[in-house]
Amino acid sequence: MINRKNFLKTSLLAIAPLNFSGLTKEKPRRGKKPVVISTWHTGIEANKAAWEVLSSGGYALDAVEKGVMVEEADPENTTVGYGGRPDRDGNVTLDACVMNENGNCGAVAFLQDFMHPISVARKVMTETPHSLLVGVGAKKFALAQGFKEKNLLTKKSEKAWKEWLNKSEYELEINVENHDTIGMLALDEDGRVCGARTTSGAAYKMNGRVGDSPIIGSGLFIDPKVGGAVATGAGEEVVKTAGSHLVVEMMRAGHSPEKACKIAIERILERYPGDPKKIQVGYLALNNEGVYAGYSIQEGFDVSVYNADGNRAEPTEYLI
Ligand code: SD4
Repeated sequence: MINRKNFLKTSLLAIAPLNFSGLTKEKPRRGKKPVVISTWHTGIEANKAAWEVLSSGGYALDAVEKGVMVEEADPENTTVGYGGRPDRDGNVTLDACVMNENGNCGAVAFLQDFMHPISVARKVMTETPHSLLVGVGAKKFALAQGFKEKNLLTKKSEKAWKEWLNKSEYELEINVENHDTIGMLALDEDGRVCGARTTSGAAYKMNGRVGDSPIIGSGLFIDPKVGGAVATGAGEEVVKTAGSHLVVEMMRAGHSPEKACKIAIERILERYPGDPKKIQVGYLALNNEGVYAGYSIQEGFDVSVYNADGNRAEPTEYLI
């Protein structure tokens, strides 16, 4: 991972030959296997649960599911599952998806009243002919699969929502509110990269709003031959650029995980009409070799990493 200190040095030293398509072919690096990465330093606890699976030779999909479940159940995390900030009508609505090493996927959107939307998403992948179930249909499916209903609006969240109602101003606060949601990627001993993404979405969004998180190619994408990417931040901007798919395609074209994330961040700003200082989007990428990186619009985004070197949060590069 390139940190801020050695970034300039590394880029000056890099001699980048062009491949036949005119894209910069970067020198391949080797990472460590197994490894799990997740969005923000808040992913540290989730990484521990994922690492238990990975370190005993388990499956990357089990690892990411177990990992993000930690955040879904944490009432202190206000952007995921239980304790998540509601929409402006007071409903906690959930978006989640999984994608496995074969590119198979399952997702739920606008789901309400379940502690672990990620597990419902996995069931959509394994138990249905579909890739995405939403709202009432997703709820019916979850109940039929034996998931138990639970009110996710905590007293604390309800109080914060009622206070918000006094002004009712919808504004994303950079790196704070809306920004400890979780996307996770893991590479297991057998070389399988899988991913999971789960959130209660943007706080005080309109009722019915779905973000990037359950949209395959936006909040998460895996290419069996390449690796995967996840997104966090302003979901609408990620959707407009099919962000995670773009990151993975850039890795397929020969770019390092960091350069691929940077290209996807630049793509957002190329077309963003407002003040870029007012939005934050971060991408994480992990390739099949275990090389990982993150990149964001502005300072403050970081990646939680767990591999043989331990569990820690690392800063990522940013554009402005
Ligand atoms: C959304 N991208 O619903 C999510 C929120 C998020 O960090 O990831 N915030 O737009």
